[in-house]
Amino acid sequence: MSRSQGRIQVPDDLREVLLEFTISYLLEQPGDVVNYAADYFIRLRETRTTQIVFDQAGTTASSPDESTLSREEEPPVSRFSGRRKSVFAEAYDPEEDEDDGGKVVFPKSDEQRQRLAEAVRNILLFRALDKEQMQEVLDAMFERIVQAGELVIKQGDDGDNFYVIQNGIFHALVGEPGQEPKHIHTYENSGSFGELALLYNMPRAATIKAHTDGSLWAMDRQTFRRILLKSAFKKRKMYESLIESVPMLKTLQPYERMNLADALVPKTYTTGDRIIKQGDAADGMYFVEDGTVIISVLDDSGKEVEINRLGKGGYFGELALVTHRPRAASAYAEGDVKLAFLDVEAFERLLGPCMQLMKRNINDYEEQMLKIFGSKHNIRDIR
Ligand code: 1OR
Ligand code: 1OR
Repeated sequence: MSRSQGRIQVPDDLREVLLEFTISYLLEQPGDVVNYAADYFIRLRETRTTQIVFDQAGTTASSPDESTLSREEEPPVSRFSGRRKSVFAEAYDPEEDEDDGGKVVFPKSDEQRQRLAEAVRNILLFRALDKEQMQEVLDAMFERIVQAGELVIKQGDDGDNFYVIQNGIFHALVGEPGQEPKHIHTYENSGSFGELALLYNMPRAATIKAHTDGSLWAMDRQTFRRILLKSAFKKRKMYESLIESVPMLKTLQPYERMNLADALVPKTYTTGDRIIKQGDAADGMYFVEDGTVIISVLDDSGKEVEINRLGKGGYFGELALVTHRPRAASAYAEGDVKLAFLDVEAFERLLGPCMQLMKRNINDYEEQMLKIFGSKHNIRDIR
């Protein structure tokens, strides 16, 4: 650590190593920090030694003939591997203005435009963009045709592009050095991947392999960082503490939480505003970021009766999504209320791991219902 004019300066190396360690820890959630740190740093030292030897041999993982390297000749690629200065010399600072390049435009036919618009419709990361940014993003994307068996992304590589799936089945695989990679996720004809390395300036966290022939839309690193980085960061930061405060969401893995943060949409209400109307069709659910929400139902004489109050960390509107029935109750704001809305598609895609807890909660509703109204209202869709 160097001192200049009495100020302690944090060396770049220290900051980078700690950042990468933190990200690895958050991604893997191993539990015990100290044990994980001990293993991590031992491995880092080992792979760094190999990496130096490898670099001295005059080859780098990004050399053009990389694809011709056999498995044994490949550098030890993983999040733990030493990283090459080219990319990681870049400081990690989302606030930094990355407006270093002009706009990139790849001309597209009408037919391509239409397909692209369809493919990006549900990309969560794009939700934070305004219209102009969206246009710029669409202009900058170019089509890439892939064949079954092709490795689109290799774990441990530096990040070049971000990809949106047009069609095709893709597998995400994660492996530790020397081990057979494990299949962790399947993308089927929709979705996107390759954002992590570009957002956090770290090596690719997984390998993406085309399981069938397919077609992708790619966006280069510069455009991604210039347009998407700040908005995505801001949004993930903004929803970090909300997601932390909802007990049910603790079941989500860090990567799943990030995707959830991308998907949430902020909504505000004030005293008396009706957020949900009993009997309506459901389009999504809500998390309470701030304020109080009153839940009420109509009794037999058509009068509204308050049945519940929710505060920070609470959620509502999930019942109709789980049961596929109309809204069981109405929801009103008391005072100023800040909510995060999750639409039904994202709900189905992202909250699978919380389903058990939600269902348990719904059993509670039924018990309460029984107590208050004497008979079980038909909350659940018996299908
Ligand atoms: P990338 O730039 O690191 C590989 O390149 C991509 O695989 C990555 O961005 C993600 O877009 C995608 N953990 C990390 N990355 C994942 C995961 C994942 N799944 C897909 N990718 N996990 C799987 C969660 C279902 C967590 C594994 C520990
Ligand atoms: P929804 O999609 O049906 C209204 O829209 C929401 O109110 C509902 O999802 C729940 O998230 C929320 N019974 C039914 N819905 C409730 C209840 C509830 N509390 C909150 N909601 N009960 C209160 C249990 C303490 C039982 C009523 C007697």
